[in-house]
Amino acid sequence: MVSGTVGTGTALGAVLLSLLAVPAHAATPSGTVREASVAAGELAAPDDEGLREVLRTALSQGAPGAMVRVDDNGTVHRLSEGDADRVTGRALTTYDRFRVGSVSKSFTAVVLLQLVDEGKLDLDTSVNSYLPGLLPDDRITVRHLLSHRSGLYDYTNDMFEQTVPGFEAVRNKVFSYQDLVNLSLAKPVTNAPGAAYSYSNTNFVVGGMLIEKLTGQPVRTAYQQRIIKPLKLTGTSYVHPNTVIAGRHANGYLPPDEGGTPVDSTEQTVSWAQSAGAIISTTRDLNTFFSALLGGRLMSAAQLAQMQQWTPVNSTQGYGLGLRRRDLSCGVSVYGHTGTVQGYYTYAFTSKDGKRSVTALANTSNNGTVLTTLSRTLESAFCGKPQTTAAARSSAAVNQVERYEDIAPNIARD
Ligand code: REY
Repeated sequence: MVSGTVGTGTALGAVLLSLLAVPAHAATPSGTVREASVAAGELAAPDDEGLREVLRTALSQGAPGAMVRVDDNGTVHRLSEGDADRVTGRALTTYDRFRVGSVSKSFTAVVLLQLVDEGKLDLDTSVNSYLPGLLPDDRITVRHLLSHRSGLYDYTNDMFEQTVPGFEAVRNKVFSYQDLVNLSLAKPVTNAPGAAYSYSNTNFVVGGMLIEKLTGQPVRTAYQQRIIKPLKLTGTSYVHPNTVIAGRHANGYLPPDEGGTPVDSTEQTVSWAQSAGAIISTTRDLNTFFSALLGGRLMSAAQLAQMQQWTPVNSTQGYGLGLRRRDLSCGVSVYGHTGTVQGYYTYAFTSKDGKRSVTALANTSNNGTVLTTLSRTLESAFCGKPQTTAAARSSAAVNQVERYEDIAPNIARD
């Protein structure tokens, strides 16, 4: 077990922040009333004991290792439990790199919104006007892609119907974007454009095609020049189709559906996801990234507001443009993304002002129990120690019942 708290926060900063805080339960432009935007200075202190308990519970439920890093306005909390490598027994540390899965979607959305700022892309224009003939319906807009309302079928539903055989079949494959779009288009759309939220990797594969078309660069270069280099994310990379995670990293472990020994899934091309899920990063870098994003340092205020136009997912979650919102039991909303890639579960979320950021990882997947447990790091990190009043208990109970993990809904991932 490693636990450390370093750095300082200033009381004056907290006072100033509380003066700037947006009132709780403010209505969003899309009319959602449950969002509660709270500045970091108004939050309860992170609950390190609670975080430790969550990580240990994840281990007891089958995760080889689990870790969390909180960056709280200059104060850092780092906790880790268990193994990065089950063969050597090397302990997991919060400096280890890992595959972030769909947290990559937030990177892709940032690049696209920067292109909106540059006048090269319009959110409400047909995707086909940028990529002629690609999609079967001219009414599908860029905004529909980024909010998962295009109706484009998620090809991973079929690809990973059987978890380990599905993974082994693609782990060394190299797909073109067009290959992945073709897999999707072989199936009927799930809804008319704009009509419903339906999470689909296909949307962010098309997002990658848009980046390449509009910048004339591979997505790797766009991520590098626009996000990784300016924010000095030294542990972050996009190496597709290379299969190796360079440097010190957590190995990923994928449990078979039928039980038994987990497969070491560390090395894979992640070509099945690319701009929908192939980034490698660290807890520090993801915290830096989401702090910069919500802090307004990656795009104009106008585009950041677009990113936070919420489509309801369920009663405690909304999806913006490549950005998730989760409403916690203490009435605080947090902003970021989740990620699932074979052997890795990630949560990376920040406060409304970007000043408290949290990244949690378990080096397992295909284990819904661990996924739900790991989500509790957000409660400990943003809500502090649990309250014991009757009102707090009943609100927590409601949240527990209504909360489910929304990843790609059509395949059983637990
Ligand atoms: C793919 C399957 C999950 C994961 C996925 N991830 O779409 C995107 C995301 C990038 O939202 C796999 N589950 C697992 C199965 C279920 O194979 N049969 O749990 O590792 O992050």
